[in-house]
Amino acid sequence: MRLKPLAAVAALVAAIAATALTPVEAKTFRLSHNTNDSTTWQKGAEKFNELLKEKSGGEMDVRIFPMAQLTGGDQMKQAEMVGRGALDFVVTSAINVTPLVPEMAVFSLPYLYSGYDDVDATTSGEPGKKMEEIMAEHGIVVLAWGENGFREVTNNVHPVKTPDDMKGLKMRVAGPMYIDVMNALGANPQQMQWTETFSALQQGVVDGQENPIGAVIIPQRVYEVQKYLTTWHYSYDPIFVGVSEKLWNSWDDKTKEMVRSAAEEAMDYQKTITREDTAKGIDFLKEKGMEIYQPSDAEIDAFREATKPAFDTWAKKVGPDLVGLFQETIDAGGKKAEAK
Ligand code: X2X
Repeated sequence: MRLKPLAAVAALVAAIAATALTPVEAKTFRLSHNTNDSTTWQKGAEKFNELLKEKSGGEMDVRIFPMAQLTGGDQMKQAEMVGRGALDFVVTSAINVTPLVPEMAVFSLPYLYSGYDDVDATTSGEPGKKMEEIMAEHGIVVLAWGENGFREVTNNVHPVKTPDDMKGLKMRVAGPMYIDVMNALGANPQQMQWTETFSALQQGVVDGQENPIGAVIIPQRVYEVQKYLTTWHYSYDPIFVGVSEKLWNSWDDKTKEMVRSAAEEAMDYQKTITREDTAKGIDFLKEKGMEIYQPSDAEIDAFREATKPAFDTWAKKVGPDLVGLFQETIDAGGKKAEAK
């Protein structure tokens, strides 16, 4: 069809105007995480997507791939891929990064933390910054810290009240440090992908596992295949939003600031709902038929004592300076809380 000269000019003007209004082509990035699409990890990732879209005026967003789909279910491989720029964003937890960055195990040292105040003092303080520097050396820019949570133990054999009760239990674990912790307790640990764990519990390949209540046990319905839960709070696991350094360096300061603030708001939200769901979680799990054991402080001390060899081994691997920085920050936070 031939346009009349005037119409042709008008079309040209409209085309130029449209280009001027959209200087950058809208871009969809890939975000990988390793739990299913009902967890607070997913909700945090969705919130990040919403905020990114909103703050960029629709120019940036993410497509979310749960269950480590992009790495064939390999939850440890995600961080490595982001590190070499083969994947844009990741939401994953500290323990999954330890094969690439052993220092990340510091967060999850057995009984390092006594509660959320300790956790927040480290993630929002010097220790968090230090970990961000270490991660950047591996090509991963940590944008914000969120929460997987305090990991609680479940099994199908009997209630766990003392370290002795762990003896001989076949335990699925996520990462190398937890192998050493379980060995210290006399259990039989086996490293397994999270995506394979539900059916392994269902079929009795393993007797138990350990994961946080709000972020994982409830949304992933672990209560359907596990009878006993003990709130031993033995290890804390943060999650984070990370972006490949290559991608990060391709952005100007304004874009960097925008992406970081979207991640920070999203992880604040994710942490809040995770803590809420955890607080309500015990009652919910009882209703679902789980038998819950809440150990006393003295009983917790026995678990702390029994897991100390694993703490010492991993404190060495992580480096005493780093562990010291975390412990000093926790102690200073504790003093501030006492003075209140
Ligand atoms: O695999 C696990 O146990 C999980 C989901 O908590 C982690 O990704 C560490």
